[in-house]
This record gives sequence, structure tokens and C-alpha cells, in this order.
Amino acid sequence: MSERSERTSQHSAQTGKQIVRPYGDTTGDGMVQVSFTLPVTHDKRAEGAAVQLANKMGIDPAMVVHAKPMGDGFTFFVVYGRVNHLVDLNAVQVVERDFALLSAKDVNTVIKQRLRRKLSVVGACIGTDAHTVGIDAILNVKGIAGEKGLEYYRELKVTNMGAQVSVPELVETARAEKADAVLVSQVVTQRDAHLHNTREMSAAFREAMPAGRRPLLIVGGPRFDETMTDELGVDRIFGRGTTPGEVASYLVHALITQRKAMA
Ligand code: B12
Repeated sequence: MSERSERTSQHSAQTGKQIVRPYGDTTGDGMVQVSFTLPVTHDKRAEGAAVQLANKMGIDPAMVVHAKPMGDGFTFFVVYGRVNHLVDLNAVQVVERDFALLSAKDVNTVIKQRLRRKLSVVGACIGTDAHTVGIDAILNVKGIAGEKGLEYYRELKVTNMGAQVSVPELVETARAEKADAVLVSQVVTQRDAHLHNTREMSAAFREAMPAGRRPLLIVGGPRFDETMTDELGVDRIFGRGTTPGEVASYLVHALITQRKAMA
């Protein structure tokens, strides 16, 4: 049984429910809180506009509980109100972790014993994106959330190219470093830049290298939909809160354990 379905069964054992409604003041009252910004100066009319939008979103009754001017001609709102929508826990679709979480020691041991060389990883923020904190958290020794980054792993050779790397540069470096995996970070999502850049990157690797010689392509960032791997042409997507240990464990799974099992 998967972790998620275990969690769902535990939940249903506790509450006996697979269909749930949001909770605000009393169980199942359907109360939710949403926030948004409207391009209007803050006044009574602006608050009425926020309520109208909330009503159209299915929140009825809706109450403005916070409104704050955000520079000239913009207002930020928090609206609290009731929805009648139900959530079916059986119909929830998420990408679950389908590989074992290994310690750094185990990752090193598997690579050393089964690959018998260091596993090469090339990482970068591509396009105009300069948000390097996320990829650094995964790659740099300092890591995140008490976990050390991939540079700490003795059997991983990490090349961190930093910010605003072009796709051709990335492909060239991946080739030069004989990358087993390419790790790309995309944080800016304006005009779907993260999706366009990822598609450009995966297409470039498909064109430059034949299947079988191509590195594992991994993208990460806080606003990716983890179910979009096929659409984006990548092997795995990691979202918000990812830890280096998860990424290292996935590398071992995808490049060694699973590959050997399929060979
Ligand atoms: C710090 C920051 C900056 C810094 C970046 C410094 C740096 N060296 O990274 C500076 C000041 C430079 C900056 C600039 C800009 N920023 Co900024 N920035 C932020 C901020 C406050 C924090 C981001 C961050 O560091 N998070 C912490 C890290 C650890 O989290 P993370 O990135 O999600 O990474 C984790 C996971 O997502 C995942 N992950 C991420 N990448 C990868 C990759 C792989 C391979 C894997 C496996 C996992 C993985 O693992 C990480 C660890 O758990 C966010 C707002 C916010 N609170 O998130 C805005 C934000 C990202 N910035 C934003 C914007 C708009 C900009 C600017 C365009 C602003 C401007 N007008 O100039 C510029 C763009 C610059 C550029 N060319 O990219 C917007 C983006 C909006 C959008 N829809 O795209 C945000 C959301 C702020 C906002 N609400 O408007 N920014």
C-alpha cells in the first residue's frame, strides 16, 4: 500500500469519511479564506468588487476580512466565506514518492558498489531566472532543513553553473562533465517562463544526444505541477520543500536501482 493511500485509510479510520468539506468555525461549515489583488484604489467600492469576485468563485456569503492598499491603484484583499464544494479524497491525484529514502552513507555505498565511479550531476538556473537559493539548497554543502546538499556526498561530482545559464551552455557543460543527471531550477513563472524554458531545455537535450546517452533530466521549483513530466519532456519534477536527500535517493533509484532492474 502506498504512503498516500495509507494516510488516506488512516484518515478515513479516524473520521469515517472520504468526502470532506473545508473547516472554519465549526466542522464541515465550508468556510475558506482566499487572498488576491485587484487593480483598484482601496475604497468601499473596491471591497464590493472583492466580494463580487469571491461570489463568482463560489464563495457565498463572502466577507472582506483584510484590505490593504498596494501602491497606486492596487489593493490586496483577504476574503473569508463559505463554499459548497466537496472534496473526494478517493479522487485526489498526486505524484507520490516511489523510491526509498536513503541516508547519505547508503547513497554513497550504492554508487560506489554498483556504478563504480562517481555519479556526475550538473545543475543550473536557466533562462533569465536568477533565483539560485533553491538549486543551491539542493547542491551546495550547506544544504537546507538540516540536510547537507549533494556536494557533501562523496560519490557525487557536482557542477553548479549558477544563475541565468543558457540552454546551449547547459548542454555543452553536461556533455563535458559526462553528466548522469541535469538538475534545472525554475522559480519565476511569469508568462509561464518556467514551462517554456523547461520544454526548450528538454528539446535541446533530445536533439543533442541520442536516447540512452541522454542524462536524466530533473527540474525543480516551487510552482511546478509535479504531474507534468511527460508534457515537459523531463524525468522528474520536484516541488516546494524538496530536500537534498530526496534528490540523492531519486538519483540512485532512477540511475542505478531501477535501471539495473530493467536491464
Ligand atoms: C530571494 C528572492 C529573490 C532574490 C533571489 C536571490 C537568489 N540568489 O536566489 C532576488 C532579489 C535577486 C530576486 C529577484 C527577482 N524576483 Co524574486 N524572490 C525571492 C523570494 C523572496 C524567495 C525565493 C527563495 O529564495 N526561496 C527559498 C528557496 C529555498 O525555495 P525554492 O526556490 O522554492 O526552492 C526549493 C524547492 O522549490 C526546490 N527546488 C527549487 N529549484 C530546484 C531545482 C531542482 C533540480 C530540485 C530537485 C529542486 C528545486 O527545492 C528547494 C529547496 O526545498 C521569492 C518569494 C518567496 N517567498 O518565495 C521571490 C519571487 C520568486 N521573486 C519574484 C520576482 C517577480 C522577482 C523579480 C522579477 C523582481 C523584479 N521585478 O526585479 C526578480 C527576478 C530576477 C531574475 N532575473 O530572476 C516573484 C516570482 C513571481 C512569479 N510568478 O514568477 C516571487 C515569487 C515574489 C513574488 N511573490 O512576487 N528574488
